[in-house]
Amino acid sequence: MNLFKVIIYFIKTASLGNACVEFEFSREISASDSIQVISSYTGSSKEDLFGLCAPRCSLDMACNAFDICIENLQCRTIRGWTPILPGNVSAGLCQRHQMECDDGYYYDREKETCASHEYCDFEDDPESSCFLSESTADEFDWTRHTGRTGSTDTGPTSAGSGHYYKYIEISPIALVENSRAILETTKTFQDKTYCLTMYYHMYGATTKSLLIQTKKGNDAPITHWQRSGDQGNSWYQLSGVNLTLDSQTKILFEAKKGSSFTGDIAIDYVELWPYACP
Ligand SMILES: [Ca+2]
Ligand SMILES: [Ca+2]
Repeated sequence: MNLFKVIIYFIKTASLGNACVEFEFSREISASDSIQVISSYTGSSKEDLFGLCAPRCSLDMACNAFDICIENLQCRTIRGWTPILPGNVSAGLCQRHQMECDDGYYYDREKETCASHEYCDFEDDPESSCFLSESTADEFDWTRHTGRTGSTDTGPTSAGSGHYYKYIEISPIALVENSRAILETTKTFQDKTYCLTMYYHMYGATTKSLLIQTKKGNDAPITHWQRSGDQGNSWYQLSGVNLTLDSQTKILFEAKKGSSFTGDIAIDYVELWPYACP
């Protein structure tokens, strides 16, 4: 793969001193992949785009990867990460080149380490990348599901990403209004700010509320983000909530049951980035 060698050569000679940075070909991605674009450049050829984006990415500490998009002859430096979903890839639109990392994750340039990026796409059960589990300090559980929910006029008709998502099914009459279903984190965090992104869907006349909270030890939870009421039949992307975490703190996702069955609340593709939101 000659172009790959060109990149390495270019970067090694791009006045980085001994901070030699290598990129490796990662994959082709679809344009609909959610990425955090830092900057975009237009070139005249694929080689030109390599020349524009590779050195930019190596100089910008926020950049972990860059995409070459042949269709519109653009490249973009991004906060990059490894492939998300097999099957979500539409070959031929963009090629992603990413900082080399042995464990399959992206390179955290500010810390000069390979950092893991955790996500819950709910495509598998259990899902090795997922950092959430059902809480027992609540009244009911979230449901993993594919396709439309069982009730009309509420809930999504398909996943926000891939095929599966999680939602609260609130038709059981035994559940009183304001019953809570909570997902909580299972991992121990470092003492720093993380960025949380996700998709949410809140459709139905009696939709109650969805909260993202943190809870330190036995302290009362702190709410960092919330939505209440009917948001229409759409998936929305929550582009980033900063959460300051430490070894004693958990993240909670709390959904509440509304007054009737038209209150399904769904989430999908929850991601946790080990740095503050851009
Ligand atoms: Ca999913
Ligand atoms: Ca529960």
